[in-house]
Parts: sequence; structure tokens; C-alpha cells
Amino acid sequence: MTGPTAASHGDITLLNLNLLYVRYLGSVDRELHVPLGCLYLTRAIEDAGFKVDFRDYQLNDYAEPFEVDRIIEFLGETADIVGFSCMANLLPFTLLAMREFKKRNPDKFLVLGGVGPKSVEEKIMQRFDWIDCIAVGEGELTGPELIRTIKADGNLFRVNGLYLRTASGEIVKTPDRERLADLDSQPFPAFEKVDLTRYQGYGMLSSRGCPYPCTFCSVAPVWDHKSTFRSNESIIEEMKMLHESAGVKMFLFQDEFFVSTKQRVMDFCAQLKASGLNIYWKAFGRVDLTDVEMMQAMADCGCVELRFGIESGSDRILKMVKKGFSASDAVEIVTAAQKIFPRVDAFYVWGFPFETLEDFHQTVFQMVMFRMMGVRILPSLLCLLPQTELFIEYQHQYSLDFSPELFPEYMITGHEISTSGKFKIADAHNDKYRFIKENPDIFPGFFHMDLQNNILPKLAIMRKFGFYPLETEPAGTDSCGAHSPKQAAQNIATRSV
Ligand code: B12
Ligand code: SF4
Repeated sequence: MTGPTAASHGDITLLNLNLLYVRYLGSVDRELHVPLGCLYLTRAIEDAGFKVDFRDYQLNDYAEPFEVDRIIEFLGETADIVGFSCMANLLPFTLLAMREFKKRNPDKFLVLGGVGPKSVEEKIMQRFDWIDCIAVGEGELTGPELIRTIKADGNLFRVNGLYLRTASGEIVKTPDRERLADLDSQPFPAFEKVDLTRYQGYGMLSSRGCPYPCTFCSVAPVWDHKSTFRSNESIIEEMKMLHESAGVKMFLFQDEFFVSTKQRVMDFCAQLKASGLNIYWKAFGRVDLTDVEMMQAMADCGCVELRFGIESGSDRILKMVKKGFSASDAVEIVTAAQKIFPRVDAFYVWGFPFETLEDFHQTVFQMVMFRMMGVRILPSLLCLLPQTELFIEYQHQYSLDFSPELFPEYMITGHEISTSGKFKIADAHNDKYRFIKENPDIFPGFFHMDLQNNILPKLAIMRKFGFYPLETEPAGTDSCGAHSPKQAAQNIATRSV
């Protein structure tokens, strides 16, 4: 089934493990998103004259995809260099799958990339000797250089943006990989490598990175707090190409800094309207960078959903996490947005170790109020990703608690089963959680700070107000509302063909 076989290996086999998979007792929620990061990387490698054997694990149809043997089966025959791309949620599974793959293919060179290993690269290299190399940051320059160097003399210590191991076992980090300054210089992702009609989510990136300092956030540090931009012409050209070649009607702007400046957004809207493209789109706003005129212009050219990271209804918390706006600013802009767009999303983070019950009640109050206005509320339990300022600052003040019944939304992997308001680890996946518990410093996102006194009492309140299912209710979730192409309210198709 699934993966291609021997005939198609090239200079590198690249496996996409960035995927959305939520398992319930009787069903699975899978949303297939075009794997943009891997396709940008593929384009750059192929333009440098190498052949990429790209495999998207989203397209597997295994009943149980998270057994390491399934990955081995999916990969089958590969190139001599095998790249794995993952986010933090599937990092443990990816590492275990790479161990098994290396056991069976000791001569293959295994590279780990993507945002999953961010900030824990050195620990991974020290502890798991089956990983030959970790690539950090954007891959468009690193990927081709890596292949070229392996094919030449193998001296990877000359390639920027890598973690490597010397013959004596020492871990070496090469100089940082420079960011791509001009995103327009990058060609479009290698869409021809995938059957676009198989996907439901068509992402777009108008920029990369966010300059803000929010202490709980993993996006900004992933991109080293720097942002780079594409021109509106390039973005609209890509939308046009996808619309014409694959009938894409709904585009999901994935970048958090879409609304970087009013002028840029107003120009984009004017150009999109002038292009005559009959499409819909969704994007992220930011409370203090968005105003009524801008939102009206967005809605006038097809924007059907705007999402705001509100995070907290408490000014004390907003200040502590360096969010940069107040609770009343959020009320004002979300109220205005709700009158303009068919759908408005409000994201919250709860469970900060320094969040008092008073702070928390202010958040719940705001969420209830927005919900009554028709705003979609998407609360997420704080996820302690290792690159976040919050985790770095508080990691020594609290022990890390593990609960097999409760994981932050960010760490849902598909190994666990979401039952009525709780998670359940299937016996077959106990090995993954053993691995996680043995390495809490590498996988802190699966843990909590003060489960008993901080998280559980707040969860009970969330349940009481209907933001999480009661233990007696069937589970269901808008777990990845951030990216979701679902547009139930309007029944707008993702593609026209
Ligand atoms: C699009 C997206 C998704 C898509 C992924 C689509 C796909 N199939 O690829 C979907 C919707 C599936 C998704 C899901 C999730 N996502 Co998401 N997602 C994003 C988003 C918005 C953009 C990612 C992207 O396209 N980046 C742009 C490309 C260019 O970068 P890239 O993918 O990192 O790839 C580059 C490099 O990393 C490198 N590279 C990548 N792989 C490899 C491999 C090799 C070998 C090499 C050499 C280089 C290399 O080269 C690429 C080109 O430069 C980011 C936020 C952001 N703005 O970055 C969050 C983000 C990646 N997601 C995140 C998370 C946590 C999730 C979820 C796990 C949880 C959640 N609730 O969102 C879920 C999965 C849930 C589940 N139940 O399974 C976190 C990851 C944190 C971390 N440190 O891992 C991010 C950073 C958002 C955040 N708020 O923190 N996501
Ligand atoms: S939470 Fe949003 S605004 Fe804050 S740093 Fe992260 S992406 Fe930027």
C-alpha cells in the first residue's frame, strides 16, 4: 500500500511527519494539509540539481499509523540520505522510528529537521546515537549544501545550521544558518510532488517568523524572533496558480504575522480584489495591529475567518507573558471583528503556573462573553515547549508532572485516545510514553507544572463552563482550529473541483 517503492529513490528521501491526527474511541479526525515546509525544502534541493524522493506520511492509510514498523514499511526502499521532518508532538515517535530504521539500515545517513527538535538538539544528539545529524532553521540553503557535501568529501562540519557528532562522540554545532532575507527569491513549493486533490487544507505563508516576545510562545523562538516577508504579488500569484491548477477555493494563511502593517494588508486586499480571483481565505489577526477599516477590507476580498491570540482575560497575566495589549483592547477588537466576519476565533492559553484563580476566572468570564457573541473559543492548556521563555525561566521552580489522562492540546499525537474528557493511552503505545517519561527535559511539552494545585482545579472550572467535555459526554474537539479548513457555518468548499 501507501509509500512508493524502490524505483523512486533519489539523492534524499524526505519524510513528512507534520500531521494532524486525533483519535477518539470510535473514530479518527485526520485533516490533510499540504506539507509546505517539506515542499519548500524539496523545491530548493531539486533546483540545486538533486532528486528528492518525497513521502508524505499524512497519506498513509494504516489503521494504526503510530507503530514504528509502519514507518519502516511506508519508507520501504530509500535514498542513502533519509530526512525526517516533525513537530514537537511527534518527536518521540519520530526518534523511536528513526532508531528502528537505523537498526535495519545502518549505512543510511539520518537527518532530523523541522521545528520538533528546536532547542533540544544537543541533548538528542548526545543521547540518541542513531541520529546522524540535526538541521536547524530554514532548510532551503542547508538541505542542498548537506547533500552536496555528503556526495563530495563528507565534511559536514563546513555546513552551517547543523548539529553533528565527531568520531570521538563529541557533539558539534556548526555556525548558525543565516535566515533567508528575501522570500520572493524562493520559488513556490514543489507542489508537483503531491496530488493536491488529496488535501483538505491549503496553507499559504505571507511571512516567516514573529518579532513579538510572548513568553509562552514557541513560534517566535522557532524563527529566532525575526520576520521576513513575501511581496503581495508573489502571494497572489501562488493563490492564482493553485486556484487555476487545482481548483483551490479556500486558502489558510498560516503565518502569525500576516497583519504586520496596515499598509501591507490594505495593499494586499486591493491587489487581491483587482486580480478578480474568486476565492476565500482565513488569517491570523493581532489585537493591537488590526482595526475596523483593515478588517472590512479583508472581508471585502474573501476573508471569512479571522483568528486572534487573546491568551488571557487578565491584564496581570497579559503583562507577565508580554502579550503587548490589554484585556479591554481584546474585547473591543473581537467585538468589532464579530460584526464583520462570518467566523472569529479567539485562542486562549490557560494553566500558567503564576495564574491565580482570580486571573483564571477573568479569562473564563471573557471566554463566556465572547462565546455568547458567537465567537469560536479555542482554549489550550499551556504547553511547556523547551524553546519558550516561560519554560526556560520556570523549569527549575517546578517539578514536571506527567498525567496519562491529560495532555496539552499541542501535544496530541494520535497515539492516545480521546475519551470522554480524558485521554487514554492504548497499551500498544506504552513504549512511547515510557520514552517520554525517561526524557522529560527533551519532551517537556507532555508535562505539567503543578498538576494538582494549578491544572486540575482549573480544568474542573473549564468543564463546568462547557469549554471541555464533562467526563460523561462524548469527546469532540476543534483541536487544531488554528489551521482548520472546516467552514461549517458557511459550507464553503475547499476546492471547486
Ligand atoms: C502549517 C502548520 C501546521 C500544519 C502542518 C502542515 C504540514 N503537513 O506540514 C498542521 C495543520 C498539520 C499542523 C498541526 C499541528 N501543529 Co502546526 N503549525 C503550522 C504552522 C502554522 C506553519 C508551519 C510551516 O509551514 N512553516 C513554514 C515552513 C517553511 O517551515 P517548516 O515547516 O519548519 O520547514 C522548514 C524548516 O523547518 C526546514 N525543515 C523542515 N523539515 C526538514 C527536514 C530536513 C531533513 C531538513 C534538512 C530541513 C527541514 O526546512 C523547511 C523550509 O525552510 C506553524 C507555525 C509557524 N508559523 O511556523 C505551526 C507549528 C509548527 N505547529 C505546531 C504544533 C504544536 C502543531 C500541533 C502538534 C498542535 C496544534 N494544536 O497546533 C498540530 C498537530 C496536532 C495533531 N493532533 O496531530 C507548533 C510546533 C511547535 C514545535 N516546536 O514543534 C508550531 C510552531 C505552532 C506553535 N504555535 O507553536 N501545523
Ligand atoms: S503568541 Fe503570537 S504574537 Fe506572541 S510571539 Fe507568538 S506568534 Fe508572536
